[in-house]
Amino acid sequence: MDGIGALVIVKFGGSVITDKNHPLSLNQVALDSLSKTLSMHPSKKVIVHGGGSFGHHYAKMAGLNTRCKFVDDIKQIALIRKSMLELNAHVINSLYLYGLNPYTIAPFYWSKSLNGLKALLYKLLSQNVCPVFFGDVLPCNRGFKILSGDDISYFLCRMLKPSRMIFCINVDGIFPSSNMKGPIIRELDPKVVEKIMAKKSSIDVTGGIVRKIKIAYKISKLGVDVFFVNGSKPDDFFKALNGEYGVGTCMRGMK
Ligand code: IP8
Repeated sequence: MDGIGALVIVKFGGSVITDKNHPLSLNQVALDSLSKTLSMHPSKKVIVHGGGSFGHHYAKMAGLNTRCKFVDDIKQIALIRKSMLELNAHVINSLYLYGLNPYTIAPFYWSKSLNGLKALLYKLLSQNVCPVFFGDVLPCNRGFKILSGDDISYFLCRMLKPSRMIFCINVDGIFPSSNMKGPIIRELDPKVVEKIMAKKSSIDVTGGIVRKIKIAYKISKLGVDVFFVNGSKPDDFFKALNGEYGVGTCMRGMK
């Protein structure tokens, strides 16, 4: 990134920082471990976090996903947003305690001015402030929709061209089958992923992770290396921050 130095964008998966089996439950240990590892790494960082058992819990109740939908009971929208702000407060608190100087930027800022957002990010990063984004609920034409933290990550990669993008997930990487058996795929060749997606067959991975792989593919097309690592394994996370191949699953940026 021009004049800023090495930049890494990190997505804290909701499945890592919360317990998805219990509504509104934080995984403080995992969150603090991520913050601690980040604090030991010298690169500039931008953090994005997902919704886990906070935002997704209420989004499900409202029947919302990434498509625009009319919502009868507007209270549901307030609940989604409130829960995301609560989760964000936990994330900010942890990052702050580990000295990362977090600064939340809510998605509405984007619609105001992209140039303004870019200037703000440069300013914050140059002063050792760590921008933090979160998946959110946004108004759209005829209702509301969920803006995923994965989409925010792609958007930020396009804008900032980081050295690498790291998705912290709750398993050791991408498995070759949906039953999570078999050795982790260490390197996903974007050209192979391209063919698999075109054929609409699958390397047999499920829901959320398929979408993540598609986004990773789009990010790799920007020339940015993408890593999927277990967010509960500090060593793996640190190696990915360093850009070391052979940890988790990597999709190298297309040059
Ligand atoms: O977990 C979703 O973000 P994600 C955010 O990154 C909400 O998909 C509000 C459910």
